[in-house]
Amino acid sequence: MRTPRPRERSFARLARLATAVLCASFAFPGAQEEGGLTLDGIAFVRCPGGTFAMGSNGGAPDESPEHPVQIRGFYMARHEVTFGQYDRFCEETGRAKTSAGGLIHGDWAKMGDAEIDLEGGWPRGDRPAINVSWHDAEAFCAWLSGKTGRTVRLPTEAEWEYACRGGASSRETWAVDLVAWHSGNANYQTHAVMSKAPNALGLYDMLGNVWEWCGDWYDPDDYSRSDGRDPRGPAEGRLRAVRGGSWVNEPRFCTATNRRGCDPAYKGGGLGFRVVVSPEASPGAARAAAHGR
Ligand SMILES: [Ca+2]
Repeated sequence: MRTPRPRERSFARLARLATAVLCASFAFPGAQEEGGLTLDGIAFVRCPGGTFAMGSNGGAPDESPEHPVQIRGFYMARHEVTFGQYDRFCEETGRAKTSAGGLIHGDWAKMGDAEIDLEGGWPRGDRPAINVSWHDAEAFCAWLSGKTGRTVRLPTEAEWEYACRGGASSRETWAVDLVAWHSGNANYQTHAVMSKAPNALGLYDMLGNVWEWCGDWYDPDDYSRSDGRDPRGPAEGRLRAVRGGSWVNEPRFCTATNRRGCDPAYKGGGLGFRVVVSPEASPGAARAAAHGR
């Protein structure tokens, strides 16, 4: 892992302080409540249940209508699954490790003047795992569930957005810049998790760094059919939902409400995942319920 330069460390400290002040005005149910969970070395933040306005009437068509949604409490991983965590999963299961190279399409190598080692790959360690399909992410969840006896799964879109809004509900570019690595500040690569400021829940990199797989099928029209009670997406579909934008994207795509669908077999340099745990669920039950299986 590359050691952060002094100026980067100073900026990270300044960003955390600034966000702590800024986020004080963003009310979130139970944001100050304590409690967390650590499973096999992976730290989870408690996200208390509550109601929020999901979506946006001023964004892309698939973000509307904005509608009230009630969420049960859950635990969300403090940061994106890192290569360190993912590689351990691969080693323990005999699974082939995924490339750390960020090349998505050939054209990405031509972006800017940055020196990017696209062929050899970026550092692993505490960089977010990339080049992982939805199926890979599900396998990781199954592995961690089996090891810990808890139901570890991908978040629903509603859980992801609810957690993201814990501290980063503003769409202002200045706010995104404090919490997210995006195309304007990431120098065309991923960065170590937790090197930007956290949101009010203590979650890092919800916006930017890498897109994050959700458990739901993606349907651009499903908000109009939501009953607002812990929605879990369509029963079937072709694409899986991804959230949050990445180092590849402009800040306008790194928002709490932006949605995208992605082939579950796709693997790319801008797409990773994080996991959640349902505290009230028995192993296997919530996983099946959350994803309609
Ligand atoms: Ca992210």
